[in-house]
Amino acid sequence: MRIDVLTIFPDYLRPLELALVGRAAARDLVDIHTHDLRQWTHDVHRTVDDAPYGGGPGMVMRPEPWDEALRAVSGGDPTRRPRVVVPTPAGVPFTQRYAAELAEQHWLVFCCGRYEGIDGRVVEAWADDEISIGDYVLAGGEAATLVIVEAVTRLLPGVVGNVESITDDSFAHGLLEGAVYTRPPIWREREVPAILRSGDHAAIARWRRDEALLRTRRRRPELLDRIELSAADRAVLAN
Ligand code: 6GU
Repeated sequence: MRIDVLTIFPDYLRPLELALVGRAAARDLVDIHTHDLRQWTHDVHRTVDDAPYGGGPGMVMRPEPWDEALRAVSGGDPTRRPRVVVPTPAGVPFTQRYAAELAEQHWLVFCCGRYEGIDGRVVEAWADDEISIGDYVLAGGEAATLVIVEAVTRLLPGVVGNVESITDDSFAHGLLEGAVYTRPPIWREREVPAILRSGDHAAIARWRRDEALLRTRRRRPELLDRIELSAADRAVLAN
């Protein structure tokens, strides 16, 4: 997969060189290019913003640099178009399902807005997706782009060695995962649940499912309405 990021703060995307995403890039499993939007300005001050029509606080990003940037980055081949993503708190909620859909694309372009956002005409002309990462307001799209790119990259073939670590994720089954444990078996008088050391794999799977169901009911009860519950699941939740 190829990913281009357009931003006035290219250094903000440096964490994409680290850890899981950085390793995926080093192994050519993802090809990430960050671009300074100001390359596509022409005035001495390299202006990207202007006052909002209709008044109000803050500034709006002007359409011309974005259009020039998107034309330059998207290239001349109309048969290979990228999926253009604009992170915005006014977007559609980002979910694990959304990440899986983006992971199937061959090319993503992220447009990181600052100030009060990007001129609506350029968004209408270019954006395939306007995505929010949650119900709070960030200062710009860069941190959201880091989040989306990491969630997408770890779903790409070969990035995560153990496929089970993806399929057992929180949300992969529509439930929150329960707590996990490693050695030592007793730490500060706290014991690892005995069942996990029993070697009974069916019983362990059932216990983990029960823990996930109970945690989900406590923390995100609305998620339980969206999944199929077995008779055994219902029995656990009856308590
Ligand atoms: Cl995608 N952008 C900004 N600026 N704030 C956000 C967001 C995105 N998602 C939640 N808050």
